[in-house]
Amino acid sequence: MSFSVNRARAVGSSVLASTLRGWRGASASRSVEQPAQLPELYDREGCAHCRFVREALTELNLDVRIVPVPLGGTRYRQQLMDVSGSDQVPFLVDPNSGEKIGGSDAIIEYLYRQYGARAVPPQLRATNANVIKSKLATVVRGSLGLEVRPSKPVAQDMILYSFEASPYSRLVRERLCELEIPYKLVNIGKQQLADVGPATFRLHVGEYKPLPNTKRSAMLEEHGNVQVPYLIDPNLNKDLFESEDILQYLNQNYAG
Ligand SMILES: N[C@@H](CCC(=O)N[C@@H](CS)C(=O)NCC(=O)O)C(=O)O
Repeated sequence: MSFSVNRARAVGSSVLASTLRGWRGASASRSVEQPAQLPELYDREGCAHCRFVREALTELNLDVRIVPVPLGGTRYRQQLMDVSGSDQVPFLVDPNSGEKIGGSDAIIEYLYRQYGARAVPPQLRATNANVIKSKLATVVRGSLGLEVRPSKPVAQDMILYSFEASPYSRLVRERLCELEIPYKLVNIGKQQLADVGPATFRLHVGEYKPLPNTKRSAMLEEHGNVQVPYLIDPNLNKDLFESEDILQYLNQNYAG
């Protein structure tokens, strides 16, 4: 009983966090072009400014490698210091252009110029009002995704299908950050009305069809379903849908 109450609380507070941010990072542009190499984002899930960058990445439909730097975490901190000269997140390294950029406004400006060719939406700028809403989103989640938890290191990056505003995916991203597990973030935001809604209750009649030649259609073809979160762990050769199962899997295998 208390388990399901905890679960309802977790999902409810995650819905509230997305609502506080006006569901930025739910929809994605139709472009499917990914740069040749994966940009790297030094990130902390519960950090207000990192959230703006992840919202931009979903909306631009870009995938990145997430390098988690939770408070108190040591696994990637030195690497961040070496590349940026500080331990501040967010920090973006784009091997496609050679750019190394710190601070959400500068990173987002760069991403929209380089990959969006359009203006930055005002809701993604680090104004006082947006920062307060983003901080509140972390507060309602009980500050999960901010601080390190003891963990075992992974040999290979994981892969997570997600989109920023997805309440269920947030629960998994928080844990990956706390456990300092790096991963390829595959963003599959909503691209049409038929994509809207939970995977079991979409806003459309009949068989669900993602837009052709998109990451969503590729996911359906490769994995038989379009639902997030979806985690692939090449270390233990395991892949899972369902946030609850993923959290349990991460705890059992990687929490130290
Ligand atoms: N019970 C699943 C629910 C997952 C779910 O419904 N995810 C939504 C996004 S939050 C989804 O995949 N919607 C379908 C879509 O985006 O096409 C879980 O806990 O992981």
